[in-house]
Amino acid sequence: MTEITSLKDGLIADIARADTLDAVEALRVGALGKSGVVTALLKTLGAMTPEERQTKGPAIHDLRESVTAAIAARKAALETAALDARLAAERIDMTLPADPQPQGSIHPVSQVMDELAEIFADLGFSVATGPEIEDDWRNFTALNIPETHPARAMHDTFYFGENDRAVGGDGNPAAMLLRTHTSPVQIRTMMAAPPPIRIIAPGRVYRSDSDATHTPMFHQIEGLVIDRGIHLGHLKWTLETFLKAFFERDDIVLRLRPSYFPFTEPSVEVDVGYSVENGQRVIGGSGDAENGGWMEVLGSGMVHPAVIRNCGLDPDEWQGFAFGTGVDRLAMLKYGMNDLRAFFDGDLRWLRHYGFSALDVPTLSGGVGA
Ligand code: 2U9
Repeated sequence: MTEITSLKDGLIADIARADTLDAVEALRVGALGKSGVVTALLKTLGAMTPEERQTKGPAIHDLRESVTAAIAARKAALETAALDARLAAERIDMTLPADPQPQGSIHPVSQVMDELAEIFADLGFSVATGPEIEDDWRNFTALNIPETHPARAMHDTFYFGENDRAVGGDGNPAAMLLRTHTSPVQIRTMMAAPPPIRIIAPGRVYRSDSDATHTPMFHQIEGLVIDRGIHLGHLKWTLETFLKAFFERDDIVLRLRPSYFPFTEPSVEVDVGYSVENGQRVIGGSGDAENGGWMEVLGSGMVHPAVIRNCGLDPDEWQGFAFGTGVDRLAMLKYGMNDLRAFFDGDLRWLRHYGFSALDVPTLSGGVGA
């Protein structure tokens, strides 16, 4: 009996030490195979007397079962370890790009929008947004552009469905349209919360117009300040500070020209001086210089009292200034593109050339356009 016990202990210790599936298989054959030691012991049972069989039989059967179980357990443990090792070795990170080249770039319009948000945030402005599908009242009437105003025709509006201009939707305050400017965002802001207000409203706008300098969709940014005692000096300082930060030059010279917009009074168009460097026009320097000129970059003015009143505010208490410009145009001026249509072609060669790295986040400390 002690022989069987020590045989069992020995086999189980060998099985526990076996570190490959082949070694376990060799031990199985040596113990339980046709000529294995355990098989040999089982064969001796037949020749035993019934008494002998009664005493030795259970120990021999226990030996066979224990060895069988130990082999199965060791095999399972080695198989699991082998699978774990394989899974660790063959792991594929599905989130890695197939080609380790930087993929994609930030579109110049997005880059410029981020630059503008950064510059105006530093001046205390927050970013306001609104729907691109607007109603006639917020897009026109509230902005002091009544039904008969020629500015409506100039905006080449895309109206929706039954309210189409052709069937007389123009002037119906509920007629729906694609906003022709971001100004309805400022209307919404003025009606939603009391002044003081300092916001910029960047976004897509739509006009039925298409040539080298006009696309049916383009990007605008408008700004609005409403507070007590706001005057044209605040407007001029804000625009000058903005343009210096945007073009990253201190020699920005502004020229304010009287103009007309229905929603501002007085209205001023803002030109900046450019100079010619290496045969290219660059923003900066006096426009009156021998080799330079003036370039229109912004429209602006003091918010018309009628617009303030339309939003439920008293124009005797609240005044403000507003401005607007094309983001695409600003991008072209700063980064030297000449065809607006290329902005929306999705041509990868253009995007690779003019796109920005995703890590190139505009900051004032790092230079907005760095
Ligand atoms: C409210 C009150 C006043 C926004 C303004 C302009 C002047 C302007 C154009 C420049 C080129 C649009 O992209 S463009 O075609 N914009 O000249 N925009 S003042 O005035 C507002 C807006 C909202 C409530």
